[in-house]
Amino acid sequence: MSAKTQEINEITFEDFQSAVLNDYRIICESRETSLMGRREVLSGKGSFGIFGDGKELAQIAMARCFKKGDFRSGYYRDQTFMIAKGEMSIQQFFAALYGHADINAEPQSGGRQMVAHFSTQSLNEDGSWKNLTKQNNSASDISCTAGQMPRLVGLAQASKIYRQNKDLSTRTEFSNKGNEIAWGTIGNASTSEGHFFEALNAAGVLQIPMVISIWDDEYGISVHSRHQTTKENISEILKGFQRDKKKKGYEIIKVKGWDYPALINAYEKAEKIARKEHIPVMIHVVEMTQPQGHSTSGSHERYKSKERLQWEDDFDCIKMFGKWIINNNISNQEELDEIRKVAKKKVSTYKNAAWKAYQTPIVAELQTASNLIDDLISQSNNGVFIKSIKEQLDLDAKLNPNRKNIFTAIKATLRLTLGENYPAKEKLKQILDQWNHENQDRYSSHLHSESEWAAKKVKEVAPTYDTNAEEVDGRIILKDNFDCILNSYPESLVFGEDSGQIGGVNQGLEGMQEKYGELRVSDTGIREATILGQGIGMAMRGLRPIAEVQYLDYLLYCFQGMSDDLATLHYRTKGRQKAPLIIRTRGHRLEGIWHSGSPMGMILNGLRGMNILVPRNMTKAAGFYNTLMASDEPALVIECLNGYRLKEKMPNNLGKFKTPLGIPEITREGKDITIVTYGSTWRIVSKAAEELAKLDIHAEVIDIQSLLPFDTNHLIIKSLKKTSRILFVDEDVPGGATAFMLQKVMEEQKGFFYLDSKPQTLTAKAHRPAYGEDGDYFSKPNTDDIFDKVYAMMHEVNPSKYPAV
Ligand SMILES: Cc1ncc(C[n+]2csc(CCOP(=O)(O)OP(=O)(O)O)c2C)c(N)n1
Repeated sequence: MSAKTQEINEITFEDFQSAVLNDYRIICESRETSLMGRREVLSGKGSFGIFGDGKELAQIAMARCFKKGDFRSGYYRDQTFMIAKGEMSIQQFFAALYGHADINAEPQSGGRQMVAHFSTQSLNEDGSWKNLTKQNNSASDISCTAGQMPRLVGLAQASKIYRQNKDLSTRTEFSNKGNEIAWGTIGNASTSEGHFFEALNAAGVLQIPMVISIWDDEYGISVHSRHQTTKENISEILKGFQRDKKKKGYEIIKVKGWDYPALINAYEKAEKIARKEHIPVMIHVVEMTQPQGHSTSGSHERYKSKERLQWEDDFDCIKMFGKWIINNNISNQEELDEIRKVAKKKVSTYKNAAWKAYQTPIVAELQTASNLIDDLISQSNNGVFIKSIKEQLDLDAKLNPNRKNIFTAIKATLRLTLGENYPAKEKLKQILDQWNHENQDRYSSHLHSESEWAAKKVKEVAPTYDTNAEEVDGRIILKDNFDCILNSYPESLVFGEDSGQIGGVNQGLEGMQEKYGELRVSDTGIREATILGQGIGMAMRGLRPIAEVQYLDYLLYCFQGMSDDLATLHYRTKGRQKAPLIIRTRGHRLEGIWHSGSPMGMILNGLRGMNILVPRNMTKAAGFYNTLMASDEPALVIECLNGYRLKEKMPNNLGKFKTPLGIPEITREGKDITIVTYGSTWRIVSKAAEELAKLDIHAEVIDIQSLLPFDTNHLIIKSLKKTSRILFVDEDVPGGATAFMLQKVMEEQKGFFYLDSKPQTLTAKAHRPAYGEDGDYFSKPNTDDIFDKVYAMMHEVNPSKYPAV
């Protein structure tokens, strides 16, 4: 314990002893939390349990080196770390285990996440940022193994940006000169995921302050390392990443999970290198154990040998730490036993307090419901049947009181009293309404920002033009608008494949790197998952990244992170974390199976929680970027791939005009049919409308522009009231985004009231588009298809005026 010994010499033995015993106390409390947590789940008080037993000691070492302002991006084993940093109390851990839907009792997710999905609050209740440098930060965990890795890159990269971009020196609430480390944790088996390798490489290239700890217990549930990792040893096979005198790379450290002094040394070394020099470090913590097996879903005796189980028992990190304490005369067995005993008592007290706090409001609701149902037993003709509902409710109350049971009982009671009217029934209905309202907040709030910066609150500013406004290629409008954004938001930065040196494959960023430097406008490797991760992580630390995914067709490479991480972040923290990241991509309408895609249904359905914008031209796109920069929400903007060279008038208020979200536009008025579309198909629909007009069919063309949010002012229904006919057109698969639009208009806007013809959709074929002009013509809707479809609808209405073609 060389470095430590030196430090010990500078402090008194009593201080040292007290620090060590405090560490021992914390790991004992954490272990007891795991043991009792499992029992709570097995006795039915929680639905699922997963715990950090066996991984405690290394986390103590990590916690010692983790400083205010740092960020953790980890996974479900890290309870000891969170407890040690004071960022989660044991009572809060149990609150999560029970699913206590109250952000004050369970501050990590307000009961929305299963236990052991750790998180701190970056935002105040009103959505404004807290001072992140004054607190320990943890990005909110997700269950998807290795899903924490891409964002870890961004969290670490933010430090580099804050350190090197002098224009950000005043933003001291986010960074202290870029001195913050992003600490990642991952299980050994999850290093098999592509995300891990991609993140590792990206951070090595970027040279950022990131320390990845791999908790290695040789298993991934039941699957042994020999099926997971080449040579069964992740640090061994990653040796090529080790930096040397000539080449930058990683510092790789291997250490045993039960060896306290070695762990302290390892983490101190890692911290020093990462914090000072911004060099990424990987710490492979081996010989970890899992005393209770993977989770409450199974037992490890099924797949671990007797020898392995015995070894895990012998090398349990608490036991080994205890031995070290005794061997070094820091304490004795009796004192350690006492610490353990007190820990057990303490955890039990917190557990009971958490259960009581969780139960109290539910029991009160149950009592209210029960009393009202009681009244109805005596009053209703179906009293005997209601009585059995009440008995079931009372039984549930004893076994496992929850809101689901209360609601089920109330609804069943109301069904049994159909046509009967009693004051108790009225009260029951009222209370149901009130609770529905409260449960909306408990379980369904914050899918989008509810702050003053919510995207929907950003006011429209129309583009304005000089009288002799020049007609330019669309990409020039985009480029000049990005120039304004980069100029007025020092915290903004753009990156992606080919975005830097050449300014993007379609030159929407031409010259921007020269003007703003490589830190602000940069090239990345071909690695969409971590391009996204860079964006998420940096946005979580107060920067305003614009991450480019070169083509819409490659969005799938980062779709997991968009769907699981970005789109859920605000919701899963009940509004206490945000990542206002803009993802810029281009799609629709080139040719071939790729470079022509428009899988909007997939995107819409996977990304609830984000804004999905599909501007028909570059002025609209630029307006969306300006709106998004003024808001605090994440968004995907899909530019039209074939629109960069089309001429558009140059506005004179670049950087200022704002396209509103959720507001469609009628681009052509008509009385016979409403055609709803977006993106590149808008131009095709518009052409078809011209052709139809020649035959006296007047189509009203609506450009949706924004699929999420969708037509918030219900413009479409106004059009439908006029035309009584509607066609939805896009180039997604049948039943894709057109089905979404149909549902919105028919169900939400009650479109069925105003229909004289059946509502129709026109989409691409179910297969990917074939190559070439002919492939395109026969795969995707074209002007002829739209004409034919509308004409057939009009023929059905009035065959004599519109005879069959
Ligand atoms: C992407 C993904 N695949 C599968 C799972 C199911 N799963 C949960 S934990 C786990 C094993 C992880 O093992 P490891 O990374 O070694 O971490 P440990 O649990 O051993 O700490 C698996 C397969 C998941 N959560 N996410």
